[in-house]
Amino acid sequence: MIDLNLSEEQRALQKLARDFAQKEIAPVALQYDKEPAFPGEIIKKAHAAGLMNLSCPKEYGGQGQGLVNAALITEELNVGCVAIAGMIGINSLACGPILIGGSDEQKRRFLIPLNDAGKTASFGLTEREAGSDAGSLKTVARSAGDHYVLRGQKCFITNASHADLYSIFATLDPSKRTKAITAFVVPRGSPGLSVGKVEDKMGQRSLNVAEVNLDDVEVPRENRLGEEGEGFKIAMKTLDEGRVNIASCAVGLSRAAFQAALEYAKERVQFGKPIGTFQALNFMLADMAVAVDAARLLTWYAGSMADQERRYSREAAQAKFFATDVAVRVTTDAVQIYGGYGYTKDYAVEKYMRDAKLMQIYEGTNQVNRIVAGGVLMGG
Ligand code: COS
Repeated sequence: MIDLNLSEEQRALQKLARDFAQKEIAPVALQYDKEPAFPGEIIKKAHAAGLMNLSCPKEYGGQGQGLVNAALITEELNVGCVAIAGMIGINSLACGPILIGGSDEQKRRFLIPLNDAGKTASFGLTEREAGSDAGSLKTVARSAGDHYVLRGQKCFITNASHADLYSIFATLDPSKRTKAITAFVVPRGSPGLSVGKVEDKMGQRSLNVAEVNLDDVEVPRENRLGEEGEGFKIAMKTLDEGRVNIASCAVGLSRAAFQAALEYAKERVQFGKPIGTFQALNFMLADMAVAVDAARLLTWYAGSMADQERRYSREAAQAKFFATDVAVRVTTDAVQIYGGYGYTKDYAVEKYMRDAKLMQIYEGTNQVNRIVAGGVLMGG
């Protein structure tokens, strides 16, 4: 038997996150969209409430949750606002390389102070010429005795302006592509590390995304994660988890848009009756509901594969591309149901639609995620 009923503990976690999102996130979501800002106070409160660092083990200052429980919490936070929830959740991605590639000593050294203080980190893989083709990155790490010297530039790095430490991927030899990529932890304040242009984005306006410049940054050897050349696999494994996380963000956003559209369709009267009773819109609402439910089930399935410690690259990629495609469709339909009002900034659905688009692009475009899923199907 497959039991999809949540345990009491899971329902309590869900309620904690739902109450937090309703009280601390949703009321300020439109304001943070209009005037993008770092939601530092909200992050502090989320940390105090136990809603950060969800999948990081307790011994390293995290919540020690599996990916299914993390998905439950993440969905609720994202109903409030995807951008603010993204800043609360960034450590799951940013600290993934330390959890996957780091030694026990490194996990204690980097994660405990970061997590105990409620600070945030960044994941530095992408470069101008290495987006979908992450294996072609050009940031170089030169070995120099007891340290490495990193030189290059990262772009589209979430939380770059505020991170306390950065997981940075660099190559020891660009001609060896994925085989020479190596992962490092670079603390904020390291001489030569600076934050460049901050992106002015269509949606997810308060999700800080910026360049990171590495201008001959000396990184001690003890900050290397795993062996030389293991960095690409560390990055890919981190992204497996990240993609389940993005899928649950997309489920939260889709749910918010669906709920808004449903309520509006019940209230808005045209031709003498609520517009939701017209079959055209009624079918649209039914399709939205089933899409949200299907996205959630795929997300939980991918999370449960991870929690059973089975290889879950395909399930994570599938959940990511399905759920984020659903988010774009459901938020667009929500605007349609609101009609002209939905296209104005007076209603949240306009923001939902803009916020959704980025989800099809980050943590691997949905085309790349189809490559990942298709590759596994073909025995890769
Ligand atoms: N777990 C463990 N190992 C993995 C893995 C995973 N999820 N994915 C790939 N690998 C391994 C492969 O098995 C291969 O190992 P060997 O060298 O031992 O054979 C190695 O990594 C290289 O993999 P592959 O040949 O598939 O690499 P490609 O250069 O073809 O790239 C894609 C594969 C396109 C899937 C990868 O570049 C990618 O995910 N790109 C998108 C990056 C992304 O999501 N960026 C967003 C950053 S955060 S906003």
